Amino acid sequence: MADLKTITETLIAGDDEALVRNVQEALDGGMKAGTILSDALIAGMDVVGSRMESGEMYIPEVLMSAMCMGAAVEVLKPFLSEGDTTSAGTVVIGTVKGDLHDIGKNLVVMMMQSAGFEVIDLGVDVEVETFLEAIREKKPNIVGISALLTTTMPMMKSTVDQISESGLRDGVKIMVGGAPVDQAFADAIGADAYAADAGSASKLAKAMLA
Ligand code: B1M
Repeated sequence: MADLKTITETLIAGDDEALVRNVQEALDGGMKAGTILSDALIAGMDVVGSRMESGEMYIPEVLMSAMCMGAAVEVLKPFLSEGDTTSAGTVVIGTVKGDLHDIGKNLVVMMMQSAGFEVIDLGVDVEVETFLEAIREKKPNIVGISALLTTTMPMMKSTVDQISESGLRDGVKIMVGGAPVDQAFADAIGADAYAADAGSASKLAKAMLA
């Protein structure tokens, strides 16, 4: 059976076929999906990030690992369900304009879907107007905004500000997240909630609507 270290190494190597095989083997061998996700896959993406920063890995290689992560998450998906399938509410979510990172946001989507939310995923590089249209049309309970770059964090503030200026703020709770975001930033831009990871995002979403 593939162990956590092997899974991490296969992710970093960008070998999607081997990774999917290893993840499946680990699941078949009784390893918990959440453990594989946090201790092998997310841990592996952290290594990829450090190597990217130090110049040891180039963007195409990072992309290969990112695509591998997506393939592995697809294998894990059915096993990550919280088991509660009652409709918990509606969430509109997207990565802010100028930001193309979606792996973390997709995990949040997955965890929220697993927790029983209907999730409308607007994708990446989302214009403020697209958020506003989705709020008007879909009337979500929660708007989720993700950003992975310090340079796109100000766009989170613009998005929150324009939701307020459009008169839509009272009807929704706003949750923000992403690696450079923290509670202090969330408070400063007037968001209702900050979640550090996908698991806490879905728990917090449920708690906010309880
Ligand atoms: Co980029 N990148 N990247 N990148 N990238 C980072 C973020 C970086 C930290 C790497 C580094 O230098 N160490 C750095 C940002 C530095 C900074 O801003 N201070 C960086 C940079 C600089 C860049 C470019 C500018 C590089 C360049 O072109 N020179 C460029 C920008 C492109 C753009 O967006 N306009 C760029 C491009 C890319 C790729 C396209 C190659 C690829 C993205 C592929 C994709 O997403 N489809 C990529 C990747 C993969 C990364 C790293 C390596 C991994 C990100 C990731 O997926 N992590 C990243 C380094 C790192 O984070 N270790 C890096 C795994 C993921 C599960 O975690 O996204 O944090 P995360 O999500 C978590 C939580 O944050 C939270 O829950 C998730 C799950 O637990 N969360 C939320 C996220 N959103 C949430 C929303 C919520 C709640 C919680 O509520 C709504």
